[in-house]
Formats: sequence, C-alpha cells, structure tokens
Amino acid sequence: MPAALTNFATHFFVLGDPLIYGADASIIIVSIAILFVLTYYKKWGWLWREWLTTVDHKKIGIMYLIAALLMFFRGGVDAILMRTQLVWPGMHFLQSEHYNQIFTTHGTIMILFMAMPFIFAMFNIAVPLQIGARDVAFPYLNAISFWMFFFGAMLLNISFVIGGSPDAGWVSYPPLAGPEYSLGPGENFYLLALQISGIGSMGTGINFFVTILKMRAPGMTMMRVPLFTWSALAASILIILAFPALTAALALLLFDRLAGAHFFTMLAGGNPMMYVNLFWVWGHPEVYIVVLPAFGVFSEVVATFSRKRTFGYASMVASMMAIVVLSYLVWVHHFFTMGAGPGVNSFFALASMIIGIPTGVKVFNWLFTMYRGRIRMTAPMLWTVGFIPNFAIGGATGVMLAVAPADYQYHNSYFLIAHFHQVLIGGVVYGMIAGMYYWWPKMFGHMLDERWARHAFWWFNIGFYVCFVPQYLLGFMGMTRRIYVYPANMGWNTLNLVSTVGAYMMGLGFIFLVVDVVYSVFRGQRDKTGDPWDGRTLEWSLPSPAPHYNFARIPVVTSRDAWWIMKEARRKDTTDVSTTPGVDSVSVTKSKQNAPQTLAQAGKLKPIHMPKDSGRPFILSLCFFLFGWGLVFEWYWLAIIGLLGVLTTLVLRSFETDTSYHIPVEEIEKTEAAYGRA
Ligand code: HEM
Ligand SMILES: [Cu+2]
Repeated sequence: MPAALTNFATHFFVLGDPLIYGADASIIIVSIAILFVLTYYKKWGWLWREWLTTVDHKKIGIMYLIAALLMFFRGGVDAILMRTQLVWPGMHFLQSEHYNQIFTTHGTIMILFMAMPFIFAMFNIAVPLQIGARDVAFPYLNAISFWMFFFGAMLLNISFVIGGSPDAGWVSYPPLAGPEYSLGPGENFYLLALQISGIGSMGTGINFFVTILKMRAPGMTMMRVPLFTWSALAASILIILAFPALTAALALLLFDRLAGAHFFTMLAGGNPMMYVNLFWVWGHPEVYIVVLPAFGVFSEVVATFSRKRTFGYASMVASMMAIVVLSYLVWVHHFFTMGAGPGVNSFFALASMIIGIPTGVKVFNWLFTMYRGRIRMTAPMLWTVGFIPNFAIGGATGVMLAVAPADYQYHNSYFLIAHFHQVLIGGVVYGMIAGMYYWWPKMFGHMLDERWARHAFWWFNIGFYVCFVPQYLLGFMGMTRRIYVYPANMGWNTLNLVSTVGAYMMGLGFIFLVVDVVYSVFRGQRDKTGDPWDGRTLEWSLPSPAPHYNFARIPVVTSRDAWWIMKEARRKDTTDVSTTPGVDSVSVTKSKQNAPQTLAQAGKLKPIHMPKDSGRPFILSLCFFLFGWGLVFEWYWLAIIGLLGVLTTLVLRSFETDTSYHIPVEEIEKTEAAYGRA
C-alpha cells in the first residue's frame, strides 16, 4: 500500500523542484486567503448571484478582462524566468526540463489564455453598446463561452503543480508530443485545456457574428458600423472557420496518445506533417484573430483622440476583409523547411508578402487620420502611437521571414522570436491595453490615472525595444529558439544580458499598470458624463457604467459616427457645421432634420425584455473540467461522470422555458432618473 501511495504521489504531484514547491505554497496561501475573505465578508452569495451566474455581456466582459490580466501576469512570470535563465552563459537557474515546460506554457497561455480573453473582453464590453443593442444575440451561450474558457485555462494552469506541465512547445508537434516522447499527463493537459476553451471560443465567434449581423440598431447599415465592431466581425468569421481545424488536430493527437491510434506516427502509416498543417491552418488565422481587434481599437482611438473622422473608412473595412481571406493562404510559411518544394513554397511566400499590403493600408489610414487632427496624447493614444513603429519593424522582419529560401536560415532562430513578439506584443498587447484604458470609464465609471499610465507605457515601451532588438541580432548570430543554456564563447553574452534587462523593464511597466488600476479604483477621477473622451460611437451616449439594459430606448442611427453627429447637431444648432473639421456637413444637415428621433430622449418607454441569469453555464463548464481532468489522468470513470454531468445540464436546459423576463417601465424610469436622464 505505501508503495502504491508513493507511486501515486510521484505521478500526481510534481516533486523535487524548489521553485515548484514555492509555487505550491503560494497557491495554497492565496487560495486560503480568497476563501477567508469571501467567507469573512459574507460575499459567497454576492459572488454567485452577481458574477458566476450572470449573462450580462458587460459583466462577462469584466470577468474576461480580469482573467486576461491574471494570465498576462502568469505568462509574464514565465517570460521573466526564461530570460533570467538566459541572462548569462552556463546559468543553473532552471533545469532543462523545467525550461521546456516554461516556454510551452508561456506560449500557450499568452496566445490562448491572455490574448483571446483580452479580445473577448473588449468584444463584450464594446460591441453591443457600439451597435445599440441590449445584449449579445445569445446571452446564455455567452456565459457558457466564458466559463468554458475559464475552466480550460484552469486545467492548463494547475498542470505545473499537479501532474506536470506540457513541454513539447506551444505548437505541440508530434512525434515529440506523442505518447512515446511525452510521457506523463502534461501533454494531455495541453490537449484538453485547449479543446475545452476552444469550445468557448467557437461559441463567442458564432455569438458575435450573429450579434453584429442581426442586432444592430435601426438605421445602422453595415457601412455605418464602428470600426471596432467591424474588426470583431472579421475576427468572428476567422474563429468560426479556423477553430474546427484546431479541434480536429487536438482530437486526433489525443486519440494517438490515449487510444494508441496512429494518425501522426510515421511507422504505422500516419504522418506528423498532417498535424503541422492542421495546426497552422488554425494557427496563422489565429494571429489575425487576436490582432484584428487590436486594429479595431486603434481605429476608434485614433479618430476619437484626433477629433477627426477615420480616414478611409471603406478601405479600412476592405483591408480587414482582405486580411480575413489572405490569412488562410499563408500557413505554410510556418514550415517552409518541410520540403514541399519550390512551387508550394513560392505560392505561400508570395501570399505572405501580399498580406502586408492591406495591413499597410490601415497604418497609413491611421496616420492620415492623425494628420492635422487636434491630437490628445492620453493613455489610449499613447499606446496606439507606440504601436506604429513596433509594428513597422515587426512587419518588415515578417516580410524578410516570408522569403522562403532565406527562411531556411532564420527558421527557429531568435530572429523569429523577435519578429513575432514584436507583432504580437506591439499589436495585440498594445491594442488591448489601449482598449482597456479607452473603455475603462465605460466599464467602471471612473478613469485610470494618467500619471501612472505614463510610467507604465514608457517602461514597457522602452523595455520592449531593449528586450527584442538584440534578439534579431542574436538570431543572425546563430542563436536558436528553445535552448536553455549556451556556451560562453559564442559572442552572445552581452546581447542576452541586454535582452534580459529589457524583459525586467517590461515587467516593471506591467507592475505600474497594476498600480494604476489599484490606485484608480480608490482615487480615480469619477466620470459623471458617460462620455469622458468626447467619443464618436454609441457606447459614449450611455451613462457609465451602463445600466444593465444598456439603452432605455434603442437609438435610431442616421450616419457613421452616430453619437458624434448627434452631438454636433445639438452643439452646432446655430453655427455653420461645414467648418467643423472631420464632420461631414451633408450628414449633419440630414441628421439635424432627424435630430429629435435620434436623440435618446425621444419616444415613450416600453418594458424591456431581458434574459434571466443562470448557474447552469458555470456547472456545465465545471462538468467539462471534470471530464477533461478524467481524461488527463486516464481515470475514465471520472471522465464518464463529467460527461454525464454535461449531458444532464444540457437536457435540463432544453426543458427550461422560462428563461427571460421584462423590466417594467417604472423600474427603467427610476434607473434613468438616478442617472439624471429621466
Ligand atoms: C511580455 C514580454 C514577453 C517576454 C519577455 C517574452 C519572452 C519569451 C521568451 C524568452 C521565449 C522563449 C524563447 C525560446 O527559448 O525559444 C518566448 C516564447 C514565446 N512567446 Fe513570449 N514573451 C513575452 C510576451 C509574449 C506575448 C504577449 C505572447 C503572445 C501573445 C508571447 C508568445 C510567445 C510564444 C508563442 C512563444 C513560443 C513558445 C514556444 O517556443 O513554444 N510572448 N517568449
Ligand atoms: Cu503565419
């Protein structure tokens, strides 16, 4: 019996690494602290009623945001650990196996559990408000999506203290990730965590696709849709088309691992390159899934903080849609060295270079929007302007990588690492932070502090160049990715040292960001107007935070930049509007005639139809978690229990008919009066 017990313990717990013991201890301490605080302040009921069961897109957005920031912290700690190990030749800070686990979880977490929830946070916070809707098309599905993402992320995150982390890279290529070379449950954690959160992402893609097509306020034609919402639509299309490929790849690999199938094992008739193809058919569009919403944020921010209409709206939309199509035609650039031959490689090389064109169009549109605008350099604009040079360098090095023969040289070198961090951080992280600063007052009713924002931005931005510019050079000098130690005589020492210093500067920038958030919760300037930036789109017509039904009356939209035009019509009733920069005089004159109906005050209130909260999405996802956990450890009895739980919650839901209610007019009147908007 004791032998069996120790056997179980060594299989189940990760033993022998002091860093992981430290993690164990801190996880236990933090968990106890959370349980204590919730119990002591009697917050369990509140947590369940207000958050765990909510179907309100605004609250779901906030939960996504919190999750994304926590995962950014986790992935950032991984990054700091790696850069610390690489600071000097022959370091003994991390063991080789631990280093492998860390680069794997870092990449996986950053892309799937930081970038994805961050964009979903922005979708949820902004899209329904921008299009004048009361919620998303499927609020219940929205809650399922969040909890599936959440429990998928939990599954991956506990692997490093229980069972062991995956260590075959975030791409998890077989045969390395197959049953022969990745023993233990680590890879299973990866496969199931991604599979479960992938269901959630698919739900979100479908939800926002339908929401944007079907829930727009009257008068909001597609060519009047704000650009951020357009970017959400583009990303949703990509999600719907790309995620099934990932699902298939992960499922087949899971069969290989658990059931001894041979989809990807060469000697039994399978082919590992099939996995690589399936993975990148999802993987390349995935980078656009996360970066297009960032482009959407930049479009909103540039127009608002330059006080000008976006330059080239139609070309912005067209370029986004071009990217959607092109992003499916480039995936082979991730493995030019596969040996597919010059014809195939040339096609994918050309397609990869062509995709730079629509991206360039967007950058120039932002610059033209700023040109002669009255620019305000507040935090969202700072991150937007900071993004442009980063993205220019990242884009140029991307074109270098797209040259297939040259890629034989750069492939899997630090040049690549520098390139994709420059676009992923410079695009996605900058974009989402800009969006967070931009919509923060809308979410919470107070501003983030500008002084701390500046510290955060400058430390992060300068640290970013210090960290990644040396890595381009290291790549040229032959340093390959995923190595945990290197000899002293390669000439890499100084550059690695500089790069690590940069990583610490970025870490400090992140700390300032957190300080800003905490400081502003207590000291932040209140936003009583609901429109602190003098915004252009409909979300700014609402009080902050918006009431849970969003719009007491659904606005009627008569032009692009609907809210700005409404404000102009009111502000400029007497003055000549055609002299206002950035305002199209024709649409103003038109909207002036329509002004009474377009303003939120017009019309009689009617009861509002809203979805009911439900605990089932949480329980459903928890059952999925048990299912995944069972498969990770090959405890099939637990997997079956989990699956039964999933089926039961689904069946129960199908018998539920009473899923919505009406907010009576008196209550709406009271709420609106409390906002001073009777
Ligand atoms: C915040 C600062 C960051 C730093 C200092 C950093 C640093 C690193 C380092 C040192 C590696 C390992 C390189 C190697 O040994 O091969 C790495 C890999 C990676 N990083 Fe980051 N990173 C950061 C942010 C991000 C972000 C925001 C993303 C994605 C949105 C990201 C995605 C990845 C991916 C996909 C890999 C490859 C993992 C693999 O090889 O399997 N990183 N990063
Ligand atoms: Cu790609």
